[in-house]
Amino acid sequence: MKLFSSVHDVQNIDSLVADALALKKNPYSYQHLGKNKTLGLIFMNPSLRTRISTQKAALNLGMQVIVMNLDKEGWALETNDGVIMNGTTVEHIREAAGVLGQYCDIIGFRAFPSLQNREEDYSENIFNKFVTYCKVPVISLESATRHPLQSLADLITIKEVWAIKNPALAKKIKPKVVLTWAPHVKPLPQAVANSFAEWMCKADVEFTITHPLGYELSPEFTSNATVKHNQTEALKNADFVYVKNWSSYTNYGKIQSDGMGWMMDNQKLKLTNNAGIMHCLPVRRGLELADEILDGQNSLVLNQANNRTWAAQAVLKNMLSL
Ligand code: SN0
Repeated sequence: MKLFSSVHDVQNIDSLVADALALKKNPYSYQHLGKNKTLGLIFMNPSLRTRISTQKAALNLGMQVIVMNLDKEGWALETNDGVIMNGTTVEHIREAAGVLGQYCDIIGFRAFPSLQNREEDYSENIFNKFVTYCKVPVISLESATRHPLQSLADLITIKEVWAIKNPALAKKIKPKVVLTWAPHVKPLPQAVANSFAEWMCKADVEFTITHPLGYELSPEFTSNATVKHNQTEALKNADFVYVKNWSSYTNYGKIQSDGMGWMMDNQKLKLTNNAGIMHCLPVRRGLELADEILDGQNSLVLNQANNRTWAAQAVLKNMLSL
């Protein structure tokens, strides 16, 4: 793999998950692979889990890691071509990416969408330019439309928990996975939801998405998923419930409704098959998810965060083995 930007870059998701689980059992078994190799982690937006888990993954593989919050510590970046840079931007992404590529063997890059211009965000203009001009293998640390390291960690978590719950039948019965929209006060990217949907559509699960009208995701990501607007209906017999807010794709970047009644709580948990409750974090307590869920037995949010390390390590190992 020279690029990890979506599920389409992965040849076999099952073997990538198996790789991650093997690394979880034996984290230091490939330390020789990273010797004298440098990973650069470049952020245009905040990060906690992605930054630390990817750094940990690289250290486990014997790599050196350099991190930069380019939006705060770097020169103001110009990403449009052919502009006369007589305004506030100082350095063009062509030079910035070209320079960083010379210092690193692999680069992780994060750039959220503007949520102003759908066509531009969905063209992945900034991420793709970075990939083109840095000339080294790139891992997406969340781009405008996807968060593949998160989705891989989510799939690892589902497979791991499902195998523990159903030791004899895990391979024969598909878990029912539901992605449910949750309320929020800020317009958030569709990236986590898009990416989760895209991975679930390829995984061995039964997949349903539920959201209020007006929050339809781009069909590019939701191909064979069942979509229901009735959350109660959708949650019935769910084995895993993934809770996430996203802003509207159709009325691009806008909040359509206050989402009253959509927060996941213990009352709704009763509809499910004692489901594991998932969220990528950071989570707004009492708005997206009830405290009773986050502090209860069914929460898998820390398991997911833990698996971010093994997801990143499986991807890095694959890239280092080129
Ligand atoms: C990001 C998102 O894409 O939804 C990152 C998730 C991994 N989340 C946020 O920006 C949350 C911001 C907030 O104010 O709650």
